[in-house]
Parts: sequence; C-alpha cells; structure tokens
Amino acid sequence: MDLFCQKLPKLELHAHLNGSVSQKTIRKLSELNNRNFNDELSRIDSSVSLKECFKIFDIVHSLTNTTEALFITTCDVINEFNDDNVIYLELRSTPRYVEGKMTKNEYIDTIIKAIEHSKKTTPGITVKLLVSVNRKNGFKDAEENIKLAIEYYKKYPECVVGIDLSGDPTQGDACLNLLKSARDVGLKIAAHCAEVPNEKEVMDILEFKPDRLGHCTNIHPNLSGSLKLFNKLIESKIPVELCLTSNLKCETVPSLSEHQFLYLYQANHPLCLATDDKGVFNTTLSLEYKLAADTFNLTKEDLKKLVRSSVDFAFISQQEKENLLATIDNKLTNIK
Ligand code: 6MZ
Repeated sequence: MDLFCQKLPKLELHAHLNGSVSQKTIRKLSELNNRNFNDELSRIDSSVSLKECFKIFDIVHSLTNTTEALFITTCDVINEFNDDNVIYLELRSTPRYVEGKMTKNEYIDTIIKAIEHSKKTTPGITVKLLVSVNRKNGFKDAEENIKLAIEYYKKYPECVVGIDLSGDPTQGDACLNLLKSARDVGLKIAAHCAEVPNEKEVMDILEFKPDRLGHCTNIHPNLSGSLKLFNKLIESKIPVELCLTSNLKCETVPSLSEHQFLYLYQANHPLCLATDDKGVFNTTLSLEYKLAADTFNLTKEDLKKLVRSSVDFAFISQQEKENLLATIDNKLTNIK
C-alpha cells in the first residue's frame, strides 16, 4: 500500500506554505543566513498541541522573512510535492510585511515568481495560490489581504484563485463580510471551520457557504451538541479538506479511528485528504492516504475514487478539471 499511495497521482488542496517548509529547506536557509537553527529544528520536531503548533509558525516565519528566502522556500515546497506525485497543488499563504525587508506586494510577487519558475523545472505539477487571512491579525490586516487578493486575482487570474481563512481558531473572528466582497468578484473561498468547538461561528460559516471547508473537527454526529451542525454540513454538500496527521498531532481529535473522516465518508459527503503543514507535522500526502487506508480499511479502488472526486473541488475551470481528470486516468492505468 505504501508504494501504491506514493505512485497515486494526487491533488493537494490544503497546504499552508510556511507550514510546509521541510527540515532540509530550513537547513538550507540557515546556511544562507549563516545562522544555526538547530534549536528551532528540535522545537519543530517536538511540536504538540494546537497552541504549540502556532508558536512553530512564528519560528518558520523568522526564517522566511526575505524575498530570497521566500523564493527558495516556495520552490522547495513545490518540488517536494512534485516528488510525492502531487500533480495539482493549491498553496495558501498569508501576505507578510517585514519592516525594511519585504512589503505584502513583494511577498505575493515572490510566490507567483516561484510558481512561474516551477512551470519550467517541474512541469508535471500545476500550482495555484490562495491568499490567506490570519484571523488573529484583526480586521485591518484581513481587509488589506482581501484587497490584495482581489488585485492579484484581476492581474493573474490563472494563478491566484481564492482566499483562505485560517489562523489560530481560538482568536479573532471569521470576517465573513470581508470574505463576501472577495467572493463577489469571483474568488473562491476556503474557510477553516470548527477546529475548536464554537457552535455559533460554525453555524455562521456554514450559512455563508464557502466553496470548501477545512478540518470540521468538531462537527460529527457523536459529539455532544454537534448533531445539528453535522446535519447542516451534510445538507450543504460543501467539500471538506481533511488533515489526519495534523488533527492528531494538534490533539484536536482523540485518535485517528475517531476522526471525522469516518462520519463524513460514511455519509458519502464530498471530502479530500490533505497535509495542512507537511513540514511542521512531518508528513506527506502519500502518508495521509496510507493512514486513511489503514485506519478506515479503504481499498486501492477507494483511494483512486477519492483522488478522482477531489478534482471537482479544485478552484479551476471546468475545462481544467476535465484535463486534470484525463491526466489522472492516464496515470492510473499504469499503477497497480
Ligand atoms: C489554522 C493554520 C493551521 O500562511 O505563513 N495555519 N491555521 N489552523 C491550522 N491547523 C494546524 N496551520 C497553518 O503559513 C502558516 C500560517 O498558516 C495558518 C496560520 O495562520 C499560520 O501562521 P503561511 O504561509
């Protein structure tokens, strides 16, 4: 099954750029800066709990705070997904202003430049960008990022395709009015939802109807008080991006066998597997498929179906979906 999952042509729809940075890239950045990041690396290794994981992002951010480091990072992340047989990747990232080093515009420009570069170096993977809003950073920052997302969507519609609402779920709010302005111009919306219990906010998000939802950890029929939310989610048919290792390591699910994958899969709800932060959680998309297969007794045919159905949730045109599906079907004929 390991080899099968590795060979499977896959779609990654939930990957945060700075959470996806591998230890190899961190070592490369440390040499570039003539600094030793061994302490940072050991903290990343030992990361547990949702709170601890958000501290790790601050560490990674301190290493990717120039356009040069960000370019290297983005290229490396794309290469690594490509090596894992990911053929379609939606990267999401929060535009960052670093005094004296980088403006938010330069931040997005650099990622787009790296995506363009990857078209030459790794033509087998298609990469799109979602501009993230970090809910912890407040209204003004969210407003700025959404304005930028709209500006870049108009300039590079084939690359910048959506908005991601993310950040520490225990802080800030979901900024739904701002997200609406982005949706009105045609950007797709992926929103983190129910990573921690928050019935009112989850209901508001479900009523807003984003194009995709991330996690939905605290929505399943056996959780006290969440049956109403579960029914609402099922009725909405909004695809859910599920990140098994991330939820387990952040301790937002008690065990893999109790993961919401089970309830959503049994209800035939649209879902896809994703890594979330492959660097921070030391995982790959192949491993996530293997974990799902082992935990929920999925066959190779089930995994193929999962990949094929994910195509429909990608933030691309109908024509691009058809092309992607044809590529997948072609590759699937060669793997056993
Ligand atoms: C919520 C998360 C996340 O944007 O700097 N992020 N937000 N829940 C999660 N579950 C573990 N994992 C990552 O990548 C890092 C940022 O992505 C969001 C956080 O805002 C984090 O700071 P970028 O590329």
